Amino acid sequence: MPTHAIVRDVSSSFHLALARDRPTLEVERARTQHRTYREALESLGLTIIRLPPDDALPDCCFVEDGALHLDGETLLTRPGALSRRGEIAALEDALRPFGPLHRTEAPATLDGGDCMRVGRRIFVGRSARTNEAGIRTVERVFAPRGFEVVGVEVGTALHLKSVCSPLTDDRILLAEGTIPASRFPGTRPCLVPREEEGGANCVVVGTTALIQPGFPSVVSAVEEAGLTPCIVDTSELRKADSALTCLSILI
Ligand code: CIR
Repeated sequence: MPTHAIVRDVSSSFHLALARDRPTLEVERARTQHRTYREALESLGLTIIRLPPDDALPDCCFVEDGALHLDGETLLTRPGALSRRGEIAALEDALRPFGPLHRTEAPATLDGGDCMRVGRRIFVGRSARTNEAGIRTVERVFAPRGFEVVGVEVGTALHLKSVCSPLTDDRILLAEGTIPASRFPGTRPCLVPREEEGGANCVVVGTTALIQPGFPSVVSAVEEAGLTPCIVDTSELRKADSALTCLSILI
């Protein structure tokens, strides 16, 4: 069970965040929802490491993409989006006390949202943001530490975890009709209907799963996995293509 969560406040330039549908993004609404998310993690007993926002980095609240932290080792990423590369420095400082740091070097690109740990496997999405060299970087760092790294074709989703997320050491939540369940060997996928794709990403802390409101099949899947759902609305952040996991790095 994690003990800490790194989060980073929503910047005042959030309305300029990358968003595929080019929606209008409301900074204050995003900030309120981000605070609720942070408080939910805190209420689950996590110590929050709260980083200040940087107005030059509209996407800086989406900390998951900047680092992959597993079992006391951190791989700093090299985000696929150029505008996000400046996010890494603050994460590097925040993660330094928590163990060795590794780097992702050019030409590799890697976003944390493409990395899904399930037990001793790490599934890494081949996406618009993460390339083959990025997947190999995860393998180089984590295979010697006992992880099997499995590349997964993401298709049209932004990130691997836009359509799936881990529930337990072997169960995953997965939106039907996105990535075939067969691409996740060694896991037991809990499928939710395609129309609930937006809810297929949850954050599990102990026996609680933070989930988005409005996804009844996700509630059932989480309960079947023995977890207690806790609803957290991050709809404004989701308009900028964010999943729930994206807003924290659990340590
Ligand atoms: C982006 O397009 O990079 C951000 N607007 C959203 C990142 C979401 N990342 C995630 O869910 N892991």
